[in-house]
Order: sequence, then C-alpha cells, then structure tokens
Amino acid sequence: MGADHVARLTTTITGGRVSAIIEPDAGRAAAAAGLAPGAVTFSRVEDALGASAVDAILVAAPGQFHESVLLPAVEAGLPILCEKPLTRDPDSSWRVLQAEQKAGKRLIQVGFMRRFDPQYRQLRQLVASGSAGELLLLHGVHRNPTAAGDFTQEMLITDSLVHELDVIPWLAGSPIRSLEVRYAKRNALGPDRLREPVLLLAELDDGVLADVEMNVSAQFGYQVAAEAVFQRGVARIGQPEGLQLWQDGSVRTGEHQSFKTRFREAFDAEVQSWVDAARAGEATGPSAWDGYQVAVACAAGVRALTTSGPVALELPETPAFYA
Ligand code: ISE
Repeated sequence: MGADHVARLTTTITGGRVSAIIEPDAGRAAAAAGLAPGAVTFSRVEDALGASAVDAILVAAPGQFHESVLLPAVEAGLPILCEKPLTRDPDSSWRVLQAEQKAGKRLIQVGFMRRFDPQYRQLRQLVASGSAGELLLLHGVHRNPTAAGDFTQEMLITDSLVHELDVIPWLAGSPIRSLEVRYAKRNALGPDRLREPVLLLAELDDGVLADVEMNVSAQFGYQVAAEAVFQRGVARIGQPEGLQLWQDGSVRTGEHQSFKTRFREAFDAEVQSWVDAARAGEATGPSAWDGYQVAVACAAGVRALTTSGPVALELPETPAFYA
C-alpha cells in the first residue's frame, strides 16, 4: 500500500511530492524510492523528523506499527494521513487521541477511503436528504478473491470489515450499538485456518440493521457492494461496471480483481484532499476520533467471532476536542 501511495503522490496528486521514504527494510525502501525521483530514505521516523526531511507524513506501515510512528509525528505537529486502522486496539488508539489533543489541533486523517468513493458519497447524500424516506436496512457484500498467506481469522474484522465498521455509521448517521457474527457454510477452497464466509450483523442506535457478507475466498474477483432499503425505495451501489460483452449466448461485464482498482478514484480523492488540507494548515476526512470508534467496534467484532449473540459496543462520550 505504501508503494501504491508513493506512485499516486508522484504521478496523480498535485500540491505535494514524496521527499522521503521511511522504511526499515532496505530493499523495500530502495524499490519505493525508485518510484519517487529525489526522495531520500530513512529507516526510522525519528531520523526523518530529526533531518526535517518531511513536512507531512503518510503512514502505510502495518497496523501494529502505527502507534510508534504516529506519536512522534503528532508531537512534531505534522499533518498525517494514516492508513486504516488508526491502531489495532482501543487502548493504543486512545493514546493517539490524547497525543493529538495535547498537540492542540487536528493533525490526523484516517485512511477510510470508502468515504471518498463517489458511489458511497451519493448513497450518504440520499440517506441524509430523506428523499426516499427513512433508511431501514443496509445489505452489504465485501468479497476478496483470495486471502493473503498471513491473513488470520481476526483479520476478517480488523483488516477487512474494519471498512464497514467505519462506513456503515457514516452512511446511516447513527453509531453501532452491537455486533454479531454468524458463520456460513465454510468455503473449503479457502485456507484451512479460516472459517468463512461470515455474516456480520450490526445494529445501529437508531434501529437500522446492517448485514455484511465478508468473504475472502470468493475466487472470481473483488467486489464491494451495498443495497439500502428505505421507506419508499431501494438504492444499490458497487454493481459491476465497465464493458459489457454479449457473445456466445451470454453477457459478460468485467469485475475488479483488487481494491486498488475498485477504490482507485476514492484513494486518489482521499490523498488529494489530505494534501490540499495540509497545505491550508487544516485536517479533513475521518478523524482520529473516528479511528478510535472503529477500534472499539473492531474489538467488539473480534469478540463476536467467538460469542453467540450480539456483543454490545461501549463508547465514551465524544471528547470536546472532536465534537
Ligand atoms: C485490505 O487490507 C483492504 O483494506 C481492502 O479494502 C479489503 O477489501 C481487504 O479485505 C483487506 O485485506
């Protein structure tokens, strides 16, 4: 993902350039630097900060390293775009919130890119406008062709459904009250260590119910879609698009193979909005508080993997700083 963002910042985004690659693995650092002419490399964030080599930081390290990168970057007062998740658990996310509040201004945008996807934005507008009546129910599918070799059962929640745990309350305008996980018949084509597909059931504070099929062994391609049921209508997003081909007695439409193409427009818009805001001395998009709420939801979701029935979410009051 880091290399993807380096390429995006270098070729697509205006108003910023990659001045440094911070990466402990020398081979990866050199490969990423090769995508960004003029970029210098560092193995530690502290070294880059000490050398004043950056005036904003995009964090694309694996989630377990986020806190250790975020804390010095926040202390240095730099604008930050942090790939999801903010951190992997509520306690460390809380420490990041404390650090940002100490810095005295919003610095962090969390990389929940679906909020920048044109179709998700349209759907959110439809909900907010009330023109189809009240939102009652959301159905979602989140399908990946295959799981990476290091993908664990918990990652169904913390790496994949983490997106729905952000985007569902954002779409519906209501926080999640509880989460339940049900297991479908196991796909024997998936790795032995995984039990999936799963069905996540999220109940929102206002009574809206959202279900999501999470399937990381779908084989055929990458698909993220949703259907929203309103009082007076139904809306769908994420259907296969692009070239339709009628041939040999059937119709075919292309499907994505990766989130990198399905959400390319969203990633571009997300990073551009971060750069624009940083240049204006502001922060935009999903905040660290949003990231914290998702960390709490992920912790409940992980418990739901081994609990029968719904697991309740407990969120503290929104700190005044983020209200
Ligand atoms: C991956 O890390 C992502 O963020 C993708 O959007 C998601 O579809 C996939 O399941 C994750 O592993």
